[in-house]
Amino acid sequence: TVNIKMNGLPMEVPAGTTILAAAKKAGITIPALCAHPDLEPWGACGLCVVKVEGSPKLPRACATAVIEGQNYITHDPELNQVRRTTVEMMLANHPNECLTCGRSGSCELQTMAANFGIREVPFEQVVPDIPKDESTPSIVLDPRKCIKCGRCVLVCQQLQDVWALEFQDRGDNTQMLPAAGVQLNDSPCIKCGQCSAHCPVGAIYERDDTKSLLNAIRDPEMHVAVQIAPAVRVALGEAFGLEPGEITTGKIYAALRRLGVDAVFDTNFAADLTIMEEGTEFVERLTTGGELPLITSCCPSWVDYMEKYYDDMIPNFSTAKSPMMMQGVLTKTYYADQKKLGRERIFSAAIMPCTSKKYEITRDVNMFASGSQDVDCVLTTRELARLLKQSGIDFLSLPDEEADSPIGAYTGAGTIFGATGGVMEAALRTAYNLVTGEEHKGITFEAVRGMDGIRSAEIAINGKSIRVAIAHGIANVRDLLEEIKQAKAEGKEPPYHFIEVMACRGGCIAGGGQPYGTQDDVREKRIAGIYQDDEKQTMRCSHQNPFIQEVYKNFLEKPCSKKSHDLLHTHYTS
Ligand code: HC0
Ligand code: SF4
Repeated sequence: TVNIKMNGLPMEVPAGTTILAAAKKAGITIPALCAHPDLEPWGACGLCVVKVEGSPKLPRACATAVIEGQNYITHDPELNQVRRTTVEMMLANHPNECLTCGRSGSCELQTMAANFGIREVPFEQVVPDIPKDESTPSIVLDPRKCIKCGRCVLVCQQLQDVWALEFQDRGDNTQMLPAAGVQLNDSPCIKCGQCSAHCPVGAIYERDDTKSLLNAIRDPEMHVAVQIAPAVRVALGEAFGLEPGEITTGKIYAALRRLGVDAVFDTNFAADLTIMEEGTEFVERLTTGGELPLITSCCPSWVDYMEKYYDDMIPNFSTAKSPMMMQGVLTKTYYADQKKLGRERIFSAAIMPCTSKKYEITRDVNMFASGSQDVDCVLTTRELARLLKQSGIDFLSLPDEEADSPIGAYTGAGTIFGATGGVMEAALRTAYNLVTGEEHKGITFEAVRGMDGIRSAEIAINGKSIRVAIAHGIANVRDLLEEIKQAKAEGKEPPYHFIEVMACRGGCIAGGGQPYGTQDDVREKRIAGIYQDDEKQTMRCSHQNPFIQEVYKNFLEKPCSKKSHDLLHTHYTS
């Protein structure tokens, strides 16, 4: 440990702690716009300068480790003036469009300007004239609003290892843009939206599709059915002042009905269905010598990445569609038939923690299996929060309601899809039953949980050891894939039988469309909420869901039947 003083008050911190982190521990917030706990510090914005007593230096607190015996001055009139000038210089290159900006109210630059009481900018205003990039169905880049903090580039390179965004040009002209002047959609971007979740201002944001849902609700001819994803229920509350992880499922159902939606379904139901399909696919491959490891395919950014960089692994990918797409196709077939409604009269929408889901619904790989687009529009958690606020819905005072039948009820296995390791655990709960004919006594498989970027475990089923691995955050996937390719090239047994990959660190609970402020403590609270939701359910395994059993009995026949393949499975393109 290191003994230091923070504004004269002695404290002890572990060696290597930055001044910024030490100050936070002492209850002091040093302003910073480029630093983020998910990213390596690089000291770009200059706001976090502090003084060291007895030294003329002004180190940047985010990128400087504390030194034994030093006394750090974090705030005084002189530092405040330096910081104010830095903010004023940013404002001189930033458009004054707060009223119409998607980040108004949550913008970190706006908050900074408010905290410093800036009333006028003493520099000439020069805003770069660069057009918006709206080439992807998922996110919009508005480089005019960029403050050059670099978070988007670092998250794309460090957490995701995608390198779709790069620092272009130098000095004052630096821009964060796709390399070689291409549009984002022509870059390696996998549409995960992590750049939008980390951007402190309104320079990168989710494409707004709220009008599409509102128009459908307004149309008296349309029957509007909306599903909500596992991770939305433990995060939407944050937009209304609740702690991360608080479960608000019943209120979300109620809120959607107040918006005028005709049927409220739950993606968790289809997560149970995915497990029936994928679990059956896994047991089949395991027992008949099929291509292993089986790799999960429900994360569209992961699929996009695999198709771009590892298309030789297509045979390893589960052909089961994601729960969102399964829910969509059932809404327009099974449910539509029961309601005696034509497919064209149903508008199917999904509330997702994810920007990439907006892209998934457009993929030309059997995503129109009902005869029309199976999911018509996707809104992120952030968009739903906005919609509820503009509709005057007092979310916190809503009663808890139930989802609609017959494709709304879910088990604990369905809900844990939202956390890293959850799809694997849900699959194991059912695979155990498929192989042994019995229920796994402990229900849970705690060995696959946690936050390590890559985790592996050996699970005994019927005397056979099943080797599984989990990766989250795309930067963690490469090593795992290389290990598998190496084993294959050497003619060895595959190192794993089953692999789960989620593009975002923590899984969908930290998706690119979730409420702002995601970092590890928030991730952990949302994950805790997900497992609490699992424990609350009377049924914890997908195969126990009576409504799933009914869908098979009345409609799909059995898992991986011809009809299941026609409706619930997809393929991949190189
Ligand atoms: Fe997920 Fe999903 S778990 S990808 O993370 O599989 O977005 O929450 O909805 O589809 O269920 C996201 C979350 C989903 C899907 C499910 C899967
Ligand atoms: Fe990079 Fe993801 Fe943003 Fe695309 S969406 S630029 S992959 S962080």
